[in-house]
Amino acid sequence: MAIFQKGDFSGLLVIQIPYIKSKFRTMSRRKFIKNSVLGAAGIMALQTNARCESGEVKSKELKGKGDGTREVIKPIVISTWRHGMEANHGAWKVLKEGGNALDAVEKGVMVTESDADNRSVGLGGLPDRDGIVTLDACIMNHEQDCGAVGCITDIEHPISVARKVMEDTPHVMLVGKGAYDFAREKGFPHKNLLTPEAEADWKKWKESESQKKPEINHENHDTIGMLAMDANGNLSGSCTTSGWAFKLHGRLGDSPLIGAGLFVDNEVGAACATGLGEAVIRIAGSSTVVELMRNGKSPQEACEEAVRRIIAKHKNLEGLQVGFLAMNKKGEVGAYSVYEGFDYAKTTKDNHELIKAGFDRKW
Ligand code: SD4
Repeated sequence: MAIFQKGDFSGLLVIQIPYIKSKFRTMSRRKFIKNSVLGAAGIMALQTNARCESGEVKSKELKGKGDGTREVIKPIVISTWRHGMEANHGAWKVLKEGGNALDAVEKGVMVTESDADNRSVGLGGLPDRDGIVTLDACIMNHEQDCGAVGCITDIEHPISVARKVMEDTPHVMLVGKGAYDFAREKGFPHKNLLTPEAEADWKKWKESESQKKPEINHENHDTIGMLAMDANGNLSGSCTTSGWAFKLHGRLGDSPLIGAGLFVDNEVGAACATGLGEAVIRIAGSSTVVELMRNGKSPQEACEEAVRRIIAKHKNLEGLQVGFLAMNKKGEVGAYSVYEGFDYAKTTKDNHELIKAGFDRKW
């Protein structure tokens, strides 16, 4: 059952659609229809998201002055999953003051990285098979500068280390001990990221049957990917995760890989991915979504096409969840996943909301 809650967000009236705990529950058919009139500008906006019987989502955003022209929706920030609601608050603090998209996507996901209750990003993330928390992150700006860290340990904010790699080195990616040493050199404090709760989960997993064979557990990985467009119309993106829980030590997923977990092209749009990284890498996922937009697809159509490509390339889709989130230069957004359950947070000056993505199939 959906509960609608009104609250104050940055001095603006917002409607929040709260998250219902299990992301993977079956949900009844639902339509969101919103009408809002922005008096001062005399602009009318109508947004419709409706899921069809097939599970397909048809999204239509009309926003204009009634003369057929479209307003660019900016600033705007979107991010993956329910934890994106809090992360978007962090990003919005930057954007509402006229700050740039790069600062916004860094500050935004730092909120999630510091949330010890979140078992899939930063502090409190579930460890690898050996009980070590290893983090992956990347960041990209409107000039296509990018930075990344992979398999970094004991640093709370891998996204900020990725930004330092981008800004202070001639490289794009540092991994493992090299990434940790670089972070320490740059003044990032050492921090044990393995919380007692995450350690208990790992010990339980070690005693269970499941650790004897590799298993795709869709509940074990929920990256945060964030895309923002600032008031100047510039795009940036970030992506950060503790990755696939109980993975082999040293495993990298898509999240630190530019073009897989994240891609930004300021002429076209931006995309990020969540879910099973191995599948995203196989189709250069986020880059693919951006290229589809370059070739005329809407963000929604591009995400759907990329998901269809993943489905076509995998014989066994059992448990294989992947979701894409995208934004174009008009501030239009799209999201789609293999299985039901993916959602994303969207924040503009008018709304702060959690939106269910379309999907190809039910679990
Ligand atoms: C990974 N793609 O390490 C990440 C995990 C993830 O939602 O996105 N979870 O494969």
